[in-house]
Amino acid sequence: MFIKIDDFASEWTKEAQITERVLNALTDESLTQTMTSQHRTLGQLAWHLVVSIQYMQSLGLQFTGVHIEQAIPASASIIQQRYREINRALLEAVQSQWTEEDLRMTHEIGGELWENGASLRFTILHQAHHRGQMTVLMRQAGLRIPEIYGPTYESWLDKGMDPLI
Ligand code: NI
Repeated sequence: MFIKIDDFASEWTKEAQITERVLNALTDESLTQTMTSQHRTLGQLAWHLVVSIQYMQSLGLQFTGVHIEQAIPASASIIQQRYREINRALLEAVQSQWTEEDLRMTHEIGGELWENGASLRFTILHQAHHRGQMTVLMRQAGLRIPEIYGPTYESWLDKGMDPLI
């Protein structure tokens, strides 16, 4: 739950940078990586991070995004570009269209009343959740994982240290 726009802005900026790092590590070939045929591919998860920001428009925010119906791009660079655009557009919309009073306003989501400040918090956690899923698929696809909240296996090795288990 955010009660101050500035608190959201600084946390969103940091978290979106992490998500950008993860997305920027994707290659076109890796997008089809999947755990099983019943589960989402790496490309579907990556695109879900773009489209899920789009849904914040249902809270009354107005910003340019993507068409929800649009087919999932087969190009990692398009997904990266769209994420860069939409995460900045969301931030700008919150900063220019909402006051702290708006953060306390509620919308019904899935039969529950959600304060906008709680929806913003959920959006950050939701991205972190899917990034976690993505990094597993990224390892399986043979990609190098960027640092997220701390060093990775590869960055420990780069520092000449034994990776923590
Ligand atoms: Ni999701």
